Amino acid sequence: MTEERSMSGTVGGGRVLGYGALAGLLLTIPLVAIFWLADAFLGTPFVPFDVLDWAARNMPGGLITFAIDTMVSIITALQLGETSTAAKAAEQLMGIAGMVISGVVVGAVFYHLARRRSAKRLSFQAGLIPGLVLGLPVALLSNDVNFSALTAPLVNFLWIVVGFAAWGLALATMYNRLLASPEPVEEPAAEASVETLDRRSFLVRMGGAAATITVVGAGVGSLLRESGGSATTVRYASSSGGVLPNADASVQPVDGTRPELTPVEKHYRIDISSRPPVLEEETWTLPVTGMVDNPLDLTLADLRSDFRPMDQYLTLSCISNRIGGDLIGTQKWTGFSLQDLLTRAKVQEGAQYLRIFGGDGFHETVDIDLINEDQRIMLAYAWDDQPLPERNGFPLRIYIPDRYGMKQPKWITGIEVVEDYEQGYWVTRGWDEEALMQTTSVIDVVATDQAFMSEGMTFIPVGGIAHAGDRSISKVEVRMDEGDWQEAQLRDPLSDKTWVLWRFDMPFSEGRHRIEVRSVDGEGEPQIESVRGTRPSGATGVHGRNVDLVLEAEAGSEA
Ligand SMILES: Nc1nc2c(c(=O)[nH]1)N[C@H]1C(S)=C(S)[C@@H](COP(=O)(O)O)O[C@H]1N2
Ligand SMILES: [Mo]
Repeated sequence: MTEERSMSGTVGGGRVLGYGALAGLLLTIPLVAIFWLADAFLGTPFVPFDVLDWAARNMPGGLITFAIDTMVSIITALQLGETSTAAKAAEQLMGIAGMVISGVVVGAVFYHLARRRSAKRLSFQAGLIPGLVLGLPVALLSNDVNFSALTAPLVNFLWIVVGFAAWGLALATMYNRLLASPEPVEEPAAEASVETLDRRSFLVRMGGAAATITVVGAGVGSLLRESGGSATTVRYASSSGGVLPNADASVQPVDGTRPELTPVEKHYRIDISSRPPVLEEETWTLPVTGMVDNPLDLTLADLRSDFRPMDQYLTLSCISNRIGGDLIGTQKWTGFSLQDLLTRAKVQEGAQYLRIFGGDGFHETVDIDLINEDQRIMLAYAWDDQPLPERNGFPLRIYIPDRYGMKQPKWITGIEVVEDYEQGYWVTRGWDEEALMQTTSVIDVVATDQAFMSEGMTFIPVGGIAHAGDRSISKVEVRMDEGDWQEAQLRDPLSDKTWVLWRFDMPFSEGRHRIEVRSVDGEGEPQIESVRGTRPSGATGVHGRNVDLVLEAEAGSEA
């Protein structure tokens, strides 16, 4: 029994690590839940998201792009739903998993080191070591990257440090229960088995407590979150009276083609943070500073009233959108020309660029010559006649024709007029400096259920979109099994900057086929057919679909 007796004295190295990891796990999960609850309740930072955002911002551009690309591949392969939503969720889960793993690792290392030093009980303060080892850097980087907390930076800092310190103290307390030599005892044999039992029941009780805190914290936090944040539904007067500019277009889209105007809540969302920055209309202003004779600081109401509003129907796409991907959408944008703002600010001689900053640390540079040439470059405050949604840039974002989204900051918090060029956020991370939109076309639907007869032949409607920045689309062609390209019908688009809906009534032939689409832009330039990935300049290549064509009981064929 001496062996048994000494259990707590000579627990194997592997088991020490195991206990440390387990204690780390049992304590970190509830800590995450408590951070989650406090965030929902008080608006303190949710640490796991901050750590992930910090990592994403400070990782080399190639690595972060690789990570995003891998994630998009997995989402696409597993068909996890709309890409940008699934990607955000995956990112958030990764942040939580990262924090839990860190807690497990620090727990294991701490137990290992403590055990190597002595078999004795740890002092109460010893737990502050792992607590601060994790807590201090996390508090610092949260301070660096968090912009969504409602509480003051000092409060956030203390809250995070205190949270992790408590975690460390609990870790040390568990250590004493699990691994430290007990006080000398008289009855060695009995003590041993009692202790094993005791250890086990202690862990079970700890597990139960951890689970309770986690469920309550996560549950109440999520409830609070859902009940908060009522959506704004102020409608701006629509200049068009709700009538779409192509209302009398003769070509009708095939059923199953995506909607011509993307419902706002379905529009993709891509940005660099786990959570969008929340800018309040009451406190937000747009400062225009730097090389101007008349520096400005305008409220949202000023922007709406002082500048002549303009509407533009636009298709926005992410440069990371793959051929046939869903990171593309069409909205009616309302705002005003940047030319008007520059006139008002009185840009000085020698100024060359605008530096535009987003509330999340994102930024881009826009050439003033380009703005002077192009009155369509605008600051937008509404989509679909409503204030911009929080996630899509409330209260203000820029639009620059023909460029991918990466050139166009959302959540604008400031404009600085400068002389020198500086690369934007994604440009410094290896993406195309110009980011001009590639011409692309996509098959949305091969509608076997809508087959019809005409002049003794059966046709299957095929439909989709084609888009070419601000260059419009002059031609779309479809082919089957690498046969001849045949011209599709084009529906009049909402504008020359939106996608064009096309349809092609394809002669039916039974069996398995490959159907492909390609297009030509409004300047007569065909889309690039060679296959290139998204990085660095946006994906090119022909979109195709494999379909099994079987005729579904067609009218008349039964009789
Ligand atoms: N402030 C800010 N603006 C931003 C980004 C960002 O991360 N932060 N991402 C850009 C990118 S890469 C794209 S594709 C578009 C996406 O706009 P959406 O989310 O409204 O669809 O926003 C752009 N503007
Ligand atoms: Mo993007």
